[in-house]
Amino acid sequence: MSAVVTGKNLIAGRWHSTNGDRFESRSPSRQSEVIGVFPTGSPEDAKRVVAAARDAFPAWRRSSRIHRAELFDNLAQIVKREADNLAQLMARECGKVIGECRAEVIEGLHMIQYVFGTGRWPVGDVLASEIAEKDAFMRRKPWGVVAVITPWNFPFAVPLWMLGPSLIEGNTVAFKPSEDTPAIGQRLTEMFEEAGFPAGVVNLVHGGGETGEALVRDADVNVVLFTGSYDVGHRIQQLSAEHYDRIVACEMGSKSAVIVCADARLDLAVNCALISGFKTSGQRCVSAGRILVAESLFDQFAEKLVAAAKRLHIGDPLDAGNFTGPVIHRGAVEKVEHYNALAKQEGATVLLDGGRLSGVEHSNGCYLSPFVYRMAHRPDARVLHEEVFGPHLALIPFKNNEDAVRIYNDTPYGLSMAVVTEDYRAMRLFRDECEYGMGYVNLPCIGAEVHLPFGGVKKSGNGHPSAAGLIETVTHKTAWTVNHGTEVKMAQGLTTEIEGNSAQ
Ligand code: UN1
Repeated sequence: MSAVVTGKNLIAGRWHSTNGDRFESRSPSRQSEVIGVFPTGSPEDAKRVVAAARDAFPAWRRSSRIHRAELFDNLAQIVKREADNLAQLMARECGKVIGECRAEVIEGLHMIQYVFGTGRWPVGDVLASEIAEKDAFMRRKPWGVVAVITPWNFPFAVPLWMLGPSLIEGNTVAFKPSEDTPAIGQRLTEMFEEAGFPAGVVNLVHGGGETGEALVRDADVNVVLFTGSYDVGHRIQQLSAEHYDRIVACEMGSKSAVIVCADARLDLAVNCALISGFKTSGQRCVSAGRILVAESLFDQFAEKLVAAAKRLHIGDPLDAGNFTGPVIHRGAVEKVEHYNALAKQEGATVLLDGGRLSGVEHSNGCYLSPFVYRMAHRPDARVLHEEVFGPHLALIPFKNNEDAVRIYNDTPYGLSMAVVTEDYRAMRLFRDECEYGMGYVNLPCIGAEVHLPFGGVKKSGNGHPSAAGLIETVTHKTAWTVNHGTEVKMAQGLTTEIEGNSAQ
């Protein structure tokens, strides 16, 4: 058993423990295992991290962009060195299977490498002017202090999606990792420190909703980057409306789907559905809660999917032979059980009755087996519209592709969508008519890469995609115009005559 992590906040380059409240991070696979004990950031702590980020901002903005990029190169080397340890800690702390944790460390590394690459990119454009003697430029500038509030399910890659673009562009950061994965958040912050990022550029405060709310209420925060539930994202947007130039990028819930057309390759479709529905125990924000299946293929598809779902190995996340591990905590178990029961009440035909796993291997953890049901689409069925965030999968028959588009769009969310078909006309219909941020063809609806925009529409996101797409959000565009002549000449033919003389 590994040593228990001593949690600390990092404020202006100094690590602080607390005399105040603390909370524990426990492993979802062995509830008796305490991963670490962490200080609950008070509103004053939140103020302090924001003030530290504000103080560090002028010098950081003034530093060479290429120097900032080189610090990311240092960070990449550290992540490579620590990759196995990080994956192990992640598997213990959030319960994802070790292979997924390794892939997440790689995804974080990819973001660091991408950001390093942007160090020598242009920071704007050279534009034409109506006046021959004028040079005009668009130059991006950092906003200032960015609050980064991140979820437990991608505790390493998602913070890097946000920290990377923010920092390379010259912003400083107040970072609050999820209270379910504080150890990984702290480890990541330590690595920024080791890579040579100056004191105050990355600050860390641990805690839950109240700590996050204190960050969001702080008028000195220019940008809030958030990934998590719709309710929290919506609250952040409401609180931020008080601040006149606050930018908020929210990536929130989903009811993502795979659409299996009548001409789909059956094995490919089953594979896409299983990966989309049950990888990470259905706890990616892009996980599919729905598989829409052409009626003509439904029975064959359902039979194969259920047979394969029964064979999935669910167990210790540190055992590489397992397909998936536990869900994050008891609360998540209860939520999924509630939705499984609700599906039955709402008239689902249960094809695979999943729920709490109680064998010896599972007795100490939050393990759930897949729940799969058939249900005709109904606008009033809550289970077909609300996010469950667990291994709970609806198979919904459809008549034709137009019908599938209508069913797909009938949720408040719009994050991720996959279509399985050989028909190029169908691909185009779904591409253009469905509401989503990430669309896939003949693939699962999970598995994005960092250089692509990652975000959604409707209740899934407010149009500021994360990862590489965030560069636009964490900067504002300025126009910079320089006159190389010796007299003032104005655009639009505006006269420069002042009392009969041209201005000199
Ligand atoms: C999330 O769903 O919470 O697209 C992030 C994916 C991963 C990131 C998921 N690259 O599945």
